[in-house]
Order: sequence, then C-alpha cells, then structure tokens
Amino acid sequence: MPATSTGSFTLLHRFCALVVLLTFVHISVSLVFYVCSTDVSTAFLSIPKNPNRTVATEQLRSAEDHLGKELELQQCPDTSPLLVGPLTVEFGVEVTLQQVKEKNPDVMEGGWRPSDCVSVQRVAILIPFRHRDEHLKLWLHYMHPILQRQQLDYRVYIINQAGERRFNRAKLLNVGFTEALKDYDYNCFVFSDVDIIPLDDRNIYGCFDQPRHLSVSMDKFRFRLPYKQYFGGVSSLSKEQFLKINGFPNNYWGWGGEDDDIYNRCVFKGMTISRPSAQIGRCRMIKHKRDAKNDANPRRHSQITHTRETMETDGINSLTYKVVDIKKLQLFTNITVDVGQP
Ligand SMILES: [Mn+2]
Repeated sequence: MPATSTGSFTLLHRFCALVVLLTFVHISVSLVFYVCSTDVSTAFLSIPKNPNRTVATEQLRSAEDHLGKELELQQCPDTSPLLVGPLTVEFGVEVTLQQVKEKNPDVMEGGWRPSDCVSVQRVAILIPFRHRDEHLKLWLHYMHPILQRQQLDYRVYIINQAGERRFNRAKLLNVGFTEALKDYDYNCFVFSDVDIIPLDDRNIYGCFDQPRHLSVSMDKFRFRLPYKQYFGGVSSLSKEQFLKINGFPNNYWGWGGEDDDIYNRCVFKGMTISRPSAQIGRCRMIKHKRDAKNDANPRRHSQITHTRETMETDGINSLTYKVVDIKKLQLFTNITVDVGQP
C-alpha cells in the first residue's frame, strides 16, 4: 500500500473517532439538560400555594379534588354526627373578623367542605347586602361553625349593592346565583338575610325535594309564621328548582313583595314549600331600623297579583347587571354589583 494511502486512512480513522466522541458529548449534555428541566418543572408544579397561579389552574385543581374525593371517599351521612341541636345566640357580643378567622382556621375562600366524606350538598350561600357590616360580623361568627357541623360543601357570597339608589334584594340574589356558578358546580343555593341566625343547627342550610323555607319561627314574629305563604328571611332552592321558576323577579325595588312573588313562582310551577318543624326552625333576627333607600315598595301589592304572567319574562332570563368588584376573602366572597335603578 502506498504511504499516502496509509496516511489518509489514519486521518479518516481519527476523524471518525472525533465524530463519535462529539456525538457522545452532545447526547450527554442533552441528557443533563433534560434531567435538570424535569426537576425544575416538577418542583414548580408541586409548590402548594403559588400566589401567581391562575384562576383557571385553581378551578382545574378544585375540579380534580372534587373528582378525586368522589372516587376515594364515601358520601357524608344523611344526618351529620356533629350536630348539637339548640343553640344560644346573643347579639350583644363584640366580635371582630380577626377573631372569627382564628376560630375557623379551616375556612378558606369563604367556605369549607368536609375532608373525610363527600357532601351531596354543594351550597352557595347568598346574602344581599348594603352597609350592614356589624350584622355581617355576627352572621359569620355564628354561621361558619354551624355550616361546618352540617357537613356542607359551602361558600358564602355577599352580594353588595353598589351606590345609594333603591335596594333590590331579589335582583341581588339573581346576580349571586349567576356569579357563584362561575366559581363552582353548586347544586344548591341558600338565600339569607344578613341579620337572621338559626337557634338550632339541625335546621340544615341545604336543599330538599321542594323549595325550602328555613326561617319559619322568628323571634320577630313571636316564633310563628306571620302568614302561611311567608317565604322571606332564609330560603333555599336547588339549582334545578331555581331555574324552573326562572329565578327571582328583577323589578321589586325597595322593601317587600319579592318573597311573595318567589313563593307564587314556586306554586305556579307545581312545587310546594318544605319547612323544618317550628321547634327546629326557631331563629333570631337582629333588631334594626329600616335601612335608608329601602322604603316599602308601593307597587308590591299590585305586582304580586301578576306573577303568573311576569315570571316568564322577568327573571334569570332577563337579568342584566354590572359587576363593580369581586374580592375573595377568607370568610366570604364579596361581589359589589351595579343593579341599576327602577
Ligand atoms: Mn331585617
């Protein structure tokens, strides 16, 4: 073999060895980077409370939790073993939101759900509101422990009417229904005034076969129903029942009438009102003066005689409003909303 030929063979041999070496280095480096990036992303995903996580991620996670629990956990018992029965409720007590937070460390994002069983009742508690901060503190103080003992999967929403125009309780509740469903798959809605507290935790803030009236014997009415059709104070409807009646009326401005309209809607759709017994349904209302801009609605008597016609076109299907602000706090979600004016 000529010398030149031997020389080029050696050169080729060296060149091939170099290529193999470079390839090896390349693969090694790629492998190192791959392992590092996996570590980083795993660490990133497993941070439990990343303040920057998006609402979408949060909703996905809560949906996953929900599904996961349903697969692993048993349904909660029909009657919660945590109930204690009659309660003492005093409105003279001084409470601060800080104290309520400390006494309810497991309440987060305005609510709670059992960790050891799956609650059938996924409840949004909706409170129409304006300038009643003192009442709200008492309500949260008494209600959060009760709702946890009832083993509900619940959250509290304060639907705060923006501005100082005439109050519209029923429309605020329609807004609460719509906005709460953007958060979670609620199947039950409790509509409560901010100043009413039950005197027995066996009065379940959940939903039943028929629309439920919960505040059936109030101290204000000497522990009796003021009239048989009374549906004011605290009531609950399942999502299905609420949609069946086209939600609540939007055009009752000022005090009164809207609760009778809602009662009529239920009856016209073939439903009856379910109630706890007069004993279990005892409750107290905080005494107060009529709020500013909530004078009795003079049209209410005439309005409630037309429910049958108006209910088809006035309700959740005709609801318009503007959300001004949403704040997700530990003890409740505050939704401030512009509901317009008469
Ligand atoms: Mn009141």
